[in-house]
Amino acid sequence: MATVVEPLTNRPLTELPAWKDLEVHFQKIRELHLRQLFAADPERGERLTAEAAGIYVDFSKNRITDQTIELLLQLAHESGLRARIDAMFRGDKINSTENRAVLHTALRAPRGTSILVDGRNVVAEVHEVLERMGEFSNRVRTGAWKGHTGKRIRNIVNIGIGGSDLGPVMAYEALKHYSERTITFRFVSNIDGTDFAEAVRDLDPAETLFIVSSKTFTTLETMTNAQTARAWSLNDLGGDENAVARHFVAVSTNAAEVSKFGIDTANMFGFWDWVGGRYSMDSAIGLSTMLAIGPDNFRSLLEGFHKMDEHFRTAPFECNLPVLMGLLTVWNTNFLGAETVAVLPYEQYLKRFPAYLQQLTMESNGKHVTLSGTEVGYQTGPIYWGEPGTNGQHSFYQLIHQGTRLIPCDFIAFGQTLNPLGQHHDILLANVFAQAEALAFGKTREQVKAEGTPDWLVPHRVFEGNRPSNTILSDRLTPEALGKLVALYEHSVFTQGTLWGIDSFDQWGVELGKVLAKRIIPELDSKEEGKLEHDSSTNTLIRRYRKYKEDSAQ
Ligand code: G6Q
Repeated sequence: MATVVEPLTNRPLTELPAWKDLEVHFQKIRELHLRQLFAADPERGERLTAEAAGIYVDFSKNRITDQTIELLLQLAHESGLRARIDAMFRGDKINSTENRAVLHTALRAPRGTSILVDGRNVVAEVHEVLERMGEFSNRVRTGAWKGHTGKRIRNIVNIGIGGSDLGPVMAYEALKHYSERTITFRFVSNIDGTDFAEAVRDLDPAETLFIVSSKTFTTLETMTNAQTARAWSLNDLGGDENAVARHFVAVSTNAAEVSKFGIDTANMFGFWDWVGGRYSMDSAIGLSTMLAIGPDNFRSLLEGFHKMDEHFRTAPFECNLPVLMGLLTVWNTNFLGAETVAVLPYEQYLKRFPAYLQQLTMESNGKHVTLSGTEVGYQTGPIYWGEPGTNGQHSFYQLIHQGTRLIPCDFIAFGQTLNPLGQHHDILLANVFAQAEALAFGKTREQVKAEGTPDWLVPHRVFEGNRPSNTILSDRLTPEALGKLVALYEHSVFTQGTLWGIDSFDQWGVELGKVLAKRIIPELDSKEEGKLEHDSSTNTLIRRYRKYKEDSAQ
C-alpha cells in the first residue's frame, strides 16, 4: 500500500560522516593530475569502468581515486539511497510536495507483474493502454484508419510541450532509422504561431492526424495550438465538426476536457498522475513514437528501460551504473565546483538528446530547498547542455579545453553505425576517444616547446588537461539501447536528488511565470493606459508592445 514518505534523514548532507571524510579527502587529492593518476596505476582505465545491460561506462578520466569512490558509496548509504530506491519502485508517495507516487518504472514493467497504487494494480492498466496504442498504431500505419474524406493518414503532428514534447521529439529523431518513412512526423510545442504555421504549411489537412498530448489538457500553449489546429483542419474539411474525431486523438489524464474539445474518448490514451511529464516518454505520451517505429519496436524500447530499471534496483552500488554516474556528478558539483555537465553524443540520431536531458535533469534537480523545506547549504542540479559530436569540436570545445571553467563531459558513442559509409564511423569514434584523451591529459609546456613553438606562442598552445569526462559506449543505437540510456540518466538524476535531499519530481518553479503571463495577456489588448500596475520596467515594455500593435494595425 502506498504511503507518504518522510525525508529519510533530517541530518543535513554536509553533516554526514562520509561528507566530512570527503572534504578531508578532497583536500588531499585536489592537486593530483589525471596524468599522475594514470601513470601511477596502469590498470586504472580498465578498473574504473562498469558495464551493465550492454552499456559500458568508463569513468576513469574523472578526478578521483579508488578512495573517492569508496567514500561516495559510503555517502550514498548514509543518505538512505537504498531505502529511497525501494520506496520509489514500491510506489510510495516519494514526490511528497505533490503527494504522488513516482512510478515511471511501472510503465515498462513486464505484463503479469504487479505494483499497487492506492490498492490498484497499475501494471495491468499500463498494458491495457499499450494494447490500445498498438491497435491504433497498426490501423494508422496500414492505412485502415481513414481521414474524414476517406484518404489515408500521411502526416502526424504531435502537439504538446515540455514533457509532452521533448521525449517524443527526441525519441522520433533517435529512432528515425526504424521509422515508417511514408508518414511525415512533425512536432508543435511553442506558443509562437510560427511553430504551427511552419509545421503544417506543406501538409494536406485531409491526410493529417493531430495527437494532442497533454497530461492536464489545460496547458495554455498546447490548448491554443490544438484550437488553431482544429480550425485549420475544419476550415479545409468543410467545417464539419465530425471531422475532429477522425483527425484528432488525445493523450491525457483529463477525459472531461478531451471530450469538451470534441475528441472521442475512445481515441484518448490515458496515463496517470504518478507519471511525471519529464518521465513520460514511455507512457501514452510516446504514441507518436509508436506510430513512427511500430508497436514491436516500442516494446523493445520499454524492455531496454526495464533492463536498466532492474539493474538500478538490484545491483550493488559499487557496480551500479546510474548510482556511479549520479555520485560522480555530486563529486564534480560539490567538491570540484563544476557548474555544468556537457552531454556530447557522437551519434547524429541523438541530436535532441541533450535538449531532452536538459528538462530531465534541470527540472528535476533545480531545487533550493530540501524535502523538509530547509534551504540547502550546497549546490544542487548542474546545468546540462550539449550538441552532437563532432560539430561541437568546431565550436564550443575551445572553452572546455582551455577556458577557465571546469566542464565535466559525458561522451556517448556506439560501436556500430546505422549508416555505414566509407571511413565515417572510424573517424567519428577516433574523435570521441581523442577528445576525452585531450581533456584528461592535455599538452604540457615542455611538449609544446619541444615542437619548436616560439616562446611567445607557448602559453597559447598549452593544454592544462585534468578535465573530467565519462565515456558511455554501447554496441548499436536500437530502441532497446535508447531505453537503457534514458533510464540510466533518469536514475542518475534520482541518485543525485536523493543525496541532495530534494524532491526531484515536482516543478513548482515553472508556476510563477505562467500566472503572471495570464495576467498580462488581457493587458496587451487594453487601450486603457492607467491600468498597468506592474513595476516600471514591465509597464514600459507592455506600452511599447501596444504601440507596435497599433502601428501594425494601421
Ligand atoms: C514535466 C512538467 C512539464 C509538463 C508540461 C506539459 O515534468 O510537468 O514539462 O510536461 O508543462 O504539461 P501537460 O502535459 O499537462 O500539457
